[in-house]
Amino acid sequence: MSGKFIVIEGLEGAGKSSAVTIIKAAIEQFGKPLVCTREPGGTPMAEAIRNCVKQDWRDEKVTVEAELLLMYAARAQLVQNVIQPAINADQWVLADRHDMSSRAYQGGGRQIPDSMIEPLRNITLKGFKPDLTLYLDVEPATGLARARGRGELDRIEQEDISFFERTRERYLQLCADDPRAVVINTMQPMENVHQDITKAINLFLDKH
Ligand code: Z5A
Repeated sequence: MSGKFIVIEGLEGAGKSSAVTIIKAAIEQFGKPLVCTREPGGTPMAEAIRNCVKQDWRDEKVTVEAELLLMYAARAQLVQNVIQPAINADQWVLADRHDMSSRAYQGGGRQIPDSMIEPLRNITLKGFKPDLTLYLDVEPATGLARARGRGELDRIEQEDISFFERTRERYLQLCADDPRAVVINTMQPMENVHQDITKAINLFLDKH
């Protein structure tokens, strides 16, 4: 027996926080013990990397290579210390972001070629994949306006809109190529978004 790994992905302001609440309740009702994680983060060391990567370093430019390596360093800590042990112990894991974020933000947004990302994926994940990814799709302008409503923007959130447009485009390509990914349109009233999320998770639970 082994648990399942469910990931929520999306641009800022896509509504990942409320999706986590809905899915958490559905899995708990299904009677499965659940571990929730976020990336970058989820272990003491990975949380330190999160603070480091989100910080604005003022005059010191954060290179795209450093950003990419930090994302995978944090992921290695989380996957090996938390996610895989939980799944091996028949627990379910619900993740706020995972590997698709690096492929979309660093691959799409930062335009880092796959030839640089793939070796890091192989080292870090060794073929380990989510059982279900819910990608919450939002137009960047709408998502950023929602995120701005919450206060100060971090280093990555301060990027130009074209960065988020490339990131979204890559997300949509990755979802089209992944039979375990479901795209949820979040540019509709919250009630409809929540209905779509509930439908997608219930469909998955029915099969498991
Ligand atoms: N990152 C990366 O580059 N590479 C990687 O590999 C990984 C991450 C793993 C993590 O920051 C940053 O790291 C992130 C990607 C990058 N950076 N950026 N930019 P984070 O975790 O702090 O940021 P986030 O993941 O984007 O979280 P967020 O901004 O909190 O997004 P959210 O969780 O989707 O937003 P929310 O709090 O659920 O919703 C935002 C607001 O919108 C809230 O007030 C909602 O009530 C409202 N909302 C949500 N849905 C709706 C609808 N449908 N209608 C109206 N209003 C809505």
